[in-house]
Amino acid sequence: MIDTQKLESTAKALVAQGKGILAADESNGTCNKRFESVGAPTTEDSRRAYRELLFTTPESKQFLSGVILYDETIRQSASNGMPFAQMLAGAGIIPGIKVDKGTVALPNSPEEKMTEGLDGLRQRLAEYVAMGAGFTKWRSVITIGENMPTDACVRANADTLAMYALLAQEAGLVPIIEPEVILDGTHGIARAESVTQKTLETVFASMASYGVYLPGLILKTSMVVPGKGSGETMVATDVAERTARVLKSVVPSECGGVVFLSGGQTPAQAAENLSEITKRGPYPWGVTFSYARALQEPALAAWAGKNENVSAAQTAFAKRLTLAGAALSGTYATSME
Ligand code: 5MM
Repeated sequence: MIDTQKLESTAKALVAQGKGILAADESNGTCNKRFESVGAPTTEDSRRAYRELLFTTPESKQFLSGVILYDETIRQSASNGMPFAQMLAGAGIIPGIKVDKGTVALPNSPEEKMTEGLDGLRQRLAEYVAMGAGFTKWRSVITIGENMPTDACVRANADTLAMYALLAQEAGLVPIIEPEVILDGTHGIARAESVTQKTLETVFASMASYGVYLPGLILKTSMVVPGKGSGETMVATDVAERTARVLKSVVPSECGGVVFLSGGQTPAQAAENLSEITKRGPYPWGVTFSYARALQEPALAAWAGKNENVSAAQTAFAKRLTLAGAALSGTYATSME
């Protein structure tokens, strides 16, 4: 028997009005690449210090309902010795954990991806519960291109997401399922909309057939945006119109919440698009952000791995949190940048 009440109340807290989720779950490879781009050292302690500056920014308490951590990070502590998971919980922020183990080529269609990590997941989940995690995240990748996505890619990823979600719920952890339709590609926004629609239909069909408890589940989705190489301009009202239309038609009303990834949008685009999406509500589920790059990029650049820049980095992070918060009430304007 799963603890439906606990799952539902965690999901509700994660999408509480005016708050959102910080994705700080970059694997070491991704994190190091981003650190290299600003000249920061790629050591374990440097990753720890960077995460600490984000978590201790005073506005985090105001605007964050949850933080998604990486395996290394959930085992780390702040400089005062307090484990990050405990420190976040103390600030009223639910610690979460990314539990997928990344992507590999899909057999028979190697340009597409499947996500690994189901082996041993039950045991890993039990360990994360003991460390204080309240929710989990699993990312799948859907690529748009010639003859892509294939039905096999969408179905295989949807089924894997459902099996992961069941295991997380069994452990008492809210699963965030993240079928990311990738921004890269020459496709226009109309194709992005049809692929997102089909992907989410397949994903929720798998959730239903595996018996995932929807009020204790959160969807982390891409917004419907034109491919990076399409030559189309991203227009926030169009992005919001299409994103709201897809979500309202596909996501069951009982779902525990919908959160957005930023997927390579600039911080300002991610705030403006979210604000326009908010204006197209009401939605039957809570809607909020779960950004990594769109919240972190200016802070990371300001920090650049130097202790003396912590305060400037926190100021930059606080600004992104505040603007993302404004987007949640539909009051963001580009003039606030
Ligand atoms: C798509 O990436 C997720 C959201 O981040 P953005 O808002 O920047 O798009 C993010 O949570 C991602 O899953 C983690 O950073 C982990 O990434 P890797 O590639 O290191 O597993």
